[in-house]
Amino acid sequence: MAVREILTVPNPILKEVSKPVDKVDEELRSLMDDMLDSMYAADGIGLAAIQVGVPKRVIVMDLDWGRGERNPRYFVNPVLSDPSDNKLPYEEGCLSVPTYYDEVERPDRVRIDYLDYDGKPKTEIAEGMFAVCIQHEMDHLEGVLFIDHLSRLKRQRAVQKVKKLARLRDQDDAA
Ligand code: GNR
Ligand code: NI
Repeated sequence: MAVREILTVPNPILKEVSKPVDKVDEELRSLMDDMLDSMYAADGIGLAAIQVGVPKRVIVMDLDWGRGERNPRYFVNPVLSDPSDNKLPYEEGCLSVPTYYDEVERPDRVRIDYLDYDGKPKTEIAEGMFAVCIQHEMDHLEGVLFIDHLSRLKRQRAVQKVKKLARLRDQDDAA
């Protein structure tokens, strides 16, 4: 297992549409293990493969992280359907847009069909924060970030903030 670097905006790779996985094998499980390590190391609750530069339809998640418990979940080739009409406003953040948070509204319930860590087909109904998180991650598979749901002004502000942060970090690294 290894911690990989998480890409941040405005890296164009984050806009790529990820490709379906054709086989859940040891190599893919190794990627999922690395993604989980990287997510935990960055204090996140979800991560899409494209965030570590791999354009595959793979998501890892742990909604209990931070509560001292580990309940990792893995979603390969996830498909969302049956979104509820009810919308849930939620203050979102993204490891690819560090230090910027803003409210996004999404359906508060959605059905997920996917393959698990062993390649077994599964169906689940996600509600509340789980629903928010899986929709946020699904967006990543389509090259969409949560800031793409905001006004252009807010989106530009978010990208500028992350760019400035990266500049400061690079200066520190050089010193
Ligand atoms: O760690 C994360 N927290 C979070 C909070 C609210 C809504 C979505 C998220 S996902 C984010 C990690 C991430 O960037 N996943 O792609
Ligand atoms: Ni994200």
